[in-house]
Amino acid sequence: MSEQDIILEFPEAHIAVVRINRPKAYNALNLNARTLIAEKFNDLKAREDIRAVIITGNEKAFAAGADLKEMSALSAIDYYKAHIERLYNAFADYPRPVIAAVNGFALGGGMELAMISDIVIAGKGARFGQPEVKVGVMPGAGGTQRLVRAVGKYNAMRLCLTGMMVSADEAKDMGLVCEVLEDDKVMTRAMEMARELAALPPLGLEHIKYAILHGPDMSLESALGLERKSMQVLLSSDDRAEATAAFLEKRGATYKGE
Ligand code: CO8
Repeated sequence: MSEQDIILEFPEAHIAVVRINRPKAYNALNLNARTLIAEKFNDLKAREDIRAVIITGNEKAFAAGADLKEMSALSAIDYYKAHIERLYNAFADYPRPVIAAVNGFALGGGMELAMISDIVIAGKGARFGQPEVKVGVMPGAGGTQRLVRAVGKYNAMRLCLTGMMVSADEAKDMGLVCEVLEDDKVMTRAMEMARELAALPPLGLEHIKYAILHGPDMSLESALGLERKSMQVLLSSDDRAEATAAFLEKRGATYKGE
């Protein structure tokens, strides 16, 4: 079990990078890596100064799914007791924007991690897939549910039923990936986007993320209520006053998240 399986970096003010670091196994996610991802996101929740997070892997793999070597030794009860959903939830509950910067393989549990993120950008050589059916199981951490919400029934069926991989361009056509770049430009673009996000009012970002994530599972009327109430809360924030003052005074704004 290595502390280095997941590395948390702070490349500049307000930005954190969570890096999956198991290069010998194409960044396959063993229990240790999943536990560390949860720990890192729990740590980040306590960091008010962090306003945007990038989750990434290396040039060959974002993550090639669950660690099949480790999982082949687990019984159903071992797996149940591991409560992987609690580990993924620690990431899914993170309130500020998360960008997945994907190069190489994002398969199975790796693609499920990318789908928990809010914005997915990918290198041309990235490959996405839910190959669980090929190892005799099915997606178990959002691969059927987040995917159908992102790309609709027919492409979710195609990916999960066949276990096929799709290119970054095809994933973009489906609506899963937002931007496709040259492989070596992915991190640069992710940092640029993180800087843009970090310069915006943090409370606004949190409320937008919450409404977009939770609204679609409510009735439209309730979701519109959630949206309206969230917007009204933001009207009383200091950052809203600063944004308006900066606009009227024709100057840049500085936000405090208050
Ligand atoms: N788990 C463990 N080790 C892996 C994994 C993985 N998911 N993926 C790659 N590796 C390891 C290989 O074992 C190999 O190690 P070694 O050198 O020690 O033999 C090394 O990475 C390189 O792999 P390859 O030689 O296969 O490299 P290729 O470039 O030929 O292929 C692929 C790369 C396409 C990524 C290929 O390795 C592959 O298909 N990997 C498995 C993908 C996969 O099916 N992932 C699991 C999805 S299922 C899931 O996430 C949740 C359900 C799990 C249930 C498990 C029940 C047993």
